[in-house]
Amino acid sequence: MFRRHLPRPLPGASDFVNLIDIGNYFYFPEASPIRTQVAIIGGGPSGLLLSQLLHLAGIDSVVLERKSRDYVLSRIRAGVLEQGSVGLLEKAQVAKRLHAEGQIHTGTYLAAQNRGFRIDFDALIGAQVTVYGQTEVTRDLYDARAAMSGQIFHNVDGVELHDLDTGKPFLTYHLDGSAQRLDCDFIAGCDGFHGVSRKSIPAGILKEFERVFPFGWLGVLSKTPPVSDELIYANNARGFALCSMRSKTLSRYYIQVPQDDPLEKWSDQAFWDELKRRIPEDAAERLVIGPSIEKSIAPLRSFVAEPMRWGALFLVGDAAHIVPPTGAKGLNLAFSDVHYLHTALIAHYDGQSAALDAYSQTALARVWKAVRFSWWMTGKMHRFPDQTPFDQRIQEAELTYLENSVAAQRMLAENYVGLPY
Ligand code: FAS
Ligand code: PHB
Repeated sequence: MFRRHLPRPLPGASDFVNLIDIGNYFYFPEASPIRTQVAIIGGGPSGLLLSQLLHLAGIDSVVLERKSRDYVLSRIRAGVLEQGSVGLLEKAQVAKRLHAEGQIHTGTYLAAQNRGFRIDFDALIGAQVTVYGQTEVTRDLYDARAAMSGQIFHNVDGVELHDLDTGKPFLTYHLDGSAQRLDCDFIAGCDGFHGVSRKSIPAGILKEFERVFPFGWLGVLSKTPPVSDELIYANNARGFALCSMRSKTLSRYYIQVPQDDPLEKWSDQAFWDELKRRIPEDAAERLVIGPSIEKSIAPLRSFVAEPMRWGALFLVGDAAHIVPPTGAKGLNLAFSDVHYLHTALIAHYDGQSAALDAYSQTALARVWKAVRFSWWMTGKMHRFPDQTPFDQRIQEAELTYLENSVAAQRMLAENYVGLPY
């Protein structure tokens, strides 16, 4: 087996109209079918990173993205990168700006009852995280793909997956109004929670595990200096709050809100007033407020789909799992899936398919540990609607124990900076 970049259109494919029998109807592709080794659905961070890593290994891929590049880059999402994610971005040759502009954090603050304490990642486990927004990671990946002539089709409609268990899988889709076909060896479903790939696994095979939290996060991005040099996760009887950042002049704040709160309910001033009530007084006094340049409410859920492989289809990232952002795991978990899948595909094309056959089991082992940590941290830091005063005291006792126990802090630290791949 050898890896090489394939010719784009199938030879002779343009000489005749292909009558392709897909189940009950024939499909007339108006354009010549193209072929690639790995078809990637979704041009978010996981799809782009997978495409980049495969390219560097001499493996051909095509990315089909539903939205425009600008739309994808307009999303404000994750902000913290685990060490493993940074290493993977270095391997993908897209870490130059990350190292120039990202901020190294060797710890984080937790706060309760108007008092904060620091979890020192470096002292506890000799580790760190990097604060660098998902938007910038995605931008760097797009730029790298463009520089290496990566095949990314935007504004793609109606992607459908075919013949996943026949050894001859292919995708059909519409681009600029014309029907297209993409033949491939494998399909990577990097299309997020609402994508099409997970739904292409037969209902009798797919198992889904879910816990929806009875609250959401209202997030604000503001061109203001961060209130703290490191993140502050605050447990408060009024609800959770998080102080984060994107740079020394761009801050990211969150407060827990009821699950069905309308965004219109929250003026900027209402947001700032509530944030100040929930973070320690010394931080509230330092807080620099300003107009929101992005404001949105994200629901919180834990979700895992098993298996993460069906025939030629491999689920990656949010297509397979969702975690509440409390543990800063979402993006990082997508990247660990990319780590396992790209190394397994490289091995496959070199003649060793064991890792590919074990992908689902390998990826899920780490997914569930991250789901557990995110669920645990969410349970410790948020106020639940049916919570009693007893429950609040238990949360506060948990945090006091964490403040005074090196063993407890070490558990949090090793999960937060990222368990090994
Ligand atoms: P993505 O959802 O990022 O990308 C999937 C891509 O597939 C999208 O571009 C979509 O347009 C495309 N797509 C979907 N269906 C398609 C179809 N049928 N055909 C073609 N393309 C299709 N994680 C953290 O670690 N920290 C956070 O603070 C955090 N905050 C978040 C806030 C919000 C509002 C959301 C929704 C998520 C947040 N996350 C956070 C998690 C988030 O960062 C994800 O983990 C990360 O985007 C996962 O990347 P992908 O798996 O690439 O999925
Ligand atoms: C963010 O900066 O957006 C962020 C940081 C840490 C989290 C969640 C979100 O746990």
